[in-house]
Amino acid sequence: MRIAHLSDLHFGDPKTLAEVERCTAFAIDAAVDAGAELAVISGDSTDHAIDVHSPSFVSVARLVHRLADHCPVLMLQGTFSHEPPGTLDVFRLLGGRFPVHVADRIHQAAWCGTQGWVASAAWRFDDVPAGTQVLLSCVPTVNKATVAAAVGANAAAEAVGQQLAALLAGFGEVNRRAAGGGVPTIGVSHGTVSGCVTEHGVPMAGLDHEFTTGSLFAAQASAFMLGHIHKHQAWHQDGRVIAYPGSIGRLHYGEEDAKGCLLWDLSPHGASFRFIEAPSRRMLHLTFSGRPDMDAIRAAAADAAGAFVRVRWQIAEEERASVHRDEIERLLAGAAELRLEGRVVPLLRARSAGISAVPTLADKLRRWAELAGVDGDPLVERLAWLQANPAEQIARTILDDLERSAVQAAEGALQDTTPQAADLMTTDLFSV
Ligand SMILES: [Mn+2]
Repeated sequence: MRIAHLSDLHFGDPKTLAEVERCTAFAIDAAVDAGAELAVISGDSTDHAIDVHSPSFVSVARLVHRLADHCPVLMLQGTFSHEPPGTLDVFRLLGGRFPVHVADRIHQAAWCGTQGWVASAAWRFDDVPAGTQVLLSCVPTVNKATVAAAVGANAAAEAVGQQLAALLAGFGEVNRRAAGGGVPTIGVSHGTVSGCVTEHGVPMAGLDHEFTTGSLFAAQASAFMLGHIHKHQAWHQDGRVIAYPGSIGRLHYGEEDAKGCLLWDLSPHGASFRFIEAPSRRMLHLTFSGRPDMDAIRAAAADAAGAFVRVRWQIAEEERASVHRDEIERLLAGAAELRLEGRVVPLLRARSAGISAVPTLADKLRRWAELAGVDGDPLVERLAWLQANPAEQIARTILDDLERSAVQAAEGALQDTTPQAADLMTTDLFSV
């Protein structure tokens, strides 16, 4: 059985509407072309609460309707901040030739062909309904606040994981029976698998996530179709597969991977998928640890036409004026969007006014001594000596001097060469 799997569409932000609309439409075309027999949208269809008169709402409604004209659709409740409870209710009314089933509670749903969707009244079916073509076990976003109210805030995260593991194992019994009868099975959920990697490359370790691959595989579904994490990734075990398709569009700077949807092929005992890459927008990241390198920007400009470009740099306050923003903007004029993010590193040490204007290190030292109110001449002498001699010889001379000084101190004949300047020199010279 062929299933189309889309996730994390995030309709709602006018700035990304063109992106998510183009990519979702492309994914639906791919599902239709491939002859998908059912489609799953595993959460975050919307990005936030949206008004019915907003272009984003009309767009997502039109696209879901088009998908339902081709095959039955299951939409799962995603993160509450992206999809406030109740958001999906209206989609129940939006079916096309086929109905849309909204999964906003823990339950099982069976697609039964001409009989349509059959949902379990309790969290699972006692028996697989007659005529079931595919059985889906749905675990929408879990409200941790509800769990916290029952078991206390500290224990809530881990308790959620433990309860979900028990729940998934419970689905396993029904799924095994379905598979025995030749029915393929699917798990659908929205949450974080411990050990997965976010779209920014951050591994999600620890025990306070909803799922482990072990708890998901325990549901014994042919495929586990997940949403929430925006990076595409998958896990395999004995023919069964867990996968995130990732977000349909490229929503943020820093997301490097391809974006798209999954086309699954299911059997009662296993699954495989193809990743279909959507025409997501190109993003170009130019990052400089110091002043922007204009040659590098010139070289990147050829590639920047039509792309979303972010240029980042980090610069000391005194070099601030040396960044030519106008020139960067001119070079990257072909970009669809240009974001210039300069970070000025604050100077924590006391400033010596005018010190950057003098040419040589000796002059800088003289200027510093003048401002610090110390006699600079002995320091300039020593600087010349430091610059002229190899490090080993300098170290040997200093050690010899220290030894000699100790002897002289013992004889009460220590020569005092501006101790105040010497002190200042050791602490400040190398930060000038
Ligand atoms: Mn999301």
